[in-house]
Amino acid sequence: MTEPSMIDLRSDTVTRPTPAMRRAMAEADVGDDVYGEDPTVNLLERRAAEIFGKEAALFVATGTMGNTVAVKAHTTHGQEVICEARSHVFNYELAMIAWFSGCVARPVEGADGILHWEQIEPFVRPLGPHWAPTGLISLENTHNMRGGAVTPKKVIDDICDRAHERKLPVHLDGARVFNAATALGLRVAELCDKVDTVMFCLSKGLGAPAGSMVAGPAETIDRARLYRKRLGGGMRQAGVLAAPGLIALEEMSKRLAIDHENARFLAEGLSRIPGIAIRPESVRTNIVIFNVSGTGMTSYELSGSLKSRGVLANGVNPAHMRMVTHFDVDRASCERALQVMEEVVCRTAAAVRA
Ligand code: TLP
Repeated sequence: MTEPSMIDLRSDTVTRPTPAMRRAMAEADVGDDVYGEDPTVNLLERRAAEIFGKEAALFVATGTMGNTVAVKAHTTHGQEVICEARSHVFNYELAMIAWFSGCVARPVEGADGILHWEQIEPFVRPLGPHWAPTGLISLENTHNMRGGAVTPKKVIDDICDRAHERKLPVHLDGARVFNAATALGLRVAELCDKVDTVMFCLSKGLGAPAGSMVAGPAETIDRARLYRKRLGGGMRQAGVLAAPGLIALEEMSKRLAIDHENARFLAEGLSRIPGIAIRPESVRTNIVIFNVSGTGMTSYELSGSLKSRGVLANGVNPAHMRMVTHFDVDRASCERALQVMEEVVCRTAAAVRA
């Protein structure tokens, strides 16, 4: 377990369940969810569908499982899935597009992680003598590895309209879609109105100990439920996990603006430290990705030095580091993290000069 005194900025996945969540877990009404008999899971699935304005929703163990069953439900073997070049579904899910769905990922670079139809269109292909046909477009909002970048509603709507004209479905990896909606001042139902399916995580900024959801048309969700079972995701008395999930969904989604303010505060502080490069105005949600190459250290070396002083943050590659805010790091923790970063960077600079 992490020392309680550590300031953990590695991810919003590190949040621990609140006292209210722990109480709800202890008191949850449960049944066998594989028989559809867990009342708490059923309630969570109903509420998620309502909140997202979709016909149905499915509780899954993780975001990876949610994306995997959604991709599978939309595609057939031998198709291509268009996704952004740095998307999670392409880079961090152990090639599940290929492994489980038998499809090839077609990565497309979007400026700052935001894909527009103009970038997607040239890669949409019919079946041909050489080509695999496009089966799905998968978007990511917010975009994790692009510093929590937010794709505006009209960009998503445009992609969906054009895709649907071509009978192509659109899936949204909305692991942090509540952060996106908060930044845009929209309800998630408005933001996700046109996407066919959306996956979102209860266990990131919303603070639940585990679990994600996939929402979409009833028929697609029915099939996704079978794929979840194939993956070993039939969780029986999962009400103990759905109960904190309900609190995450109904309550924790309202407080994300605080995390966004703290992330911007961190970005502003980092931009003043010599050797660190970041544009604070680009930080709109809870993820801060910054370049540390000017410090004379790799992100991994920096990570080690920060850890020995009580701050946890990970490198995403040798030059870039990521900090993620969440409800377990308040403003004072962010101030302390900046102080430690400045000490570490200045000490290294002094050592190099000596
Ligand atoms: N992201 C994790 C790591 O895997 C990188 C993190 O710490 O940010 N989609 C997106 C956009 C994600 O950021 C993640 C997790 C997932 C899907 C997968 O969720 P899990 O970890 O629940 O499988």
